[in-house]
Amino acid sequence: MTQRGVSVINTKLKPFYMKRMYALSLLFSVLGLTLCLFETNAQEPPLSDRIVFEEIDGILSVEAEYFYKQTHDEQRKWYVTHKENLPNVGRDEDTPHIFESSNNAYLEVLPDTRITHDDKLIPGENFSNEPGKMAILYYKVAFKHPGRYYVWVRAFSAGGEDNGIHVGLDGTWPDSGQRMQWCEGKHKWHWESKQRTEAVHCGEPWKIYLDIETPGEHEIMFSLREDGFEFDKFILAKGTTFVPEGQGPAATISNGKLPTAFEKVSENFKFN
Ligand SMILES: [Ca+2]
Ligand SMILES: [Ca+2]
Ligand SMILES: [Ca+2]
Repeated sequence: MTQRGVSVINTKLKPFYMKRMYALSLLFSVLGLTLCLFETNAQEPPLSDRIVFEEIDGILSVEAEYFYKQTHDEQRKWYVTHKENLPNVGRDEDTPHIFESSNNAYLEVLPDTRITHDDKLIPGENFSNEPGKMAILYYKVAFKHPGRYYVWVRAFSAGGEDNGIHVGLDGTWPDSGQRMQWCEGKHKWHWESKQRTEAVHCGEPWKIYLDIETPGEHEIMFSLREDGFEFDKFILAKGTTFVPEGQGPAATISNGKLPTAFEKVSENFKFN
């Protein structure tokens, strides 16, 4: 009897609660979607891990902004800059550099609290001489031709404390991927493939490479060395004959579909 009574009350109350539950869930969905869109606009990877970049004739070309995952981003994080998005996440004193970036977009690891030698160097915060510790980007790639691939990165360096990065392969950080360094080509997008050494702080050529042992899918990673690093694109090139020029070859994929390119900007473009 009691059970039947409860049951009757519940049945009568059901539409009342259901309407409110429905309204609440709708509200949370809209709020969630808004936050999600905001977040996506700010920093989320644009690609799913189903998109795999492909090596063709010994060249693998990838836009930095097309990473599929980012980890270890508590202290510093990679943010994309393009015509519709200027990150605003703390100190970053130089101007944006969309003009002449490949695909009209690039990444920067922010905030940038060590801009000159006078700013305090804080390992684990604005610097990591060890690879794989901070702000790691991940890219799915596929090779047809195993072998030694030299890593080229197109970067924009405005000072002496924004010009280093590490590169790794399949969860490992080999010696030959540590301390990529830029000294030449300041204040413009510039390809380089040099390793900072004790002997040569500006870096030695042909020391940054990854050995691809097997054909098929692999994962390339990049991690922070210096905050404020601006990262446009990377190329893995088999052998030492290839030297990239301009914006480098277009990215090629083995499966999936790349998003539409970001909108081009003029040299005088400024965010409002
Ligand atoms: Ca900057
Ligand atoms: Ca810096
Ligand atoms: Ca780019």
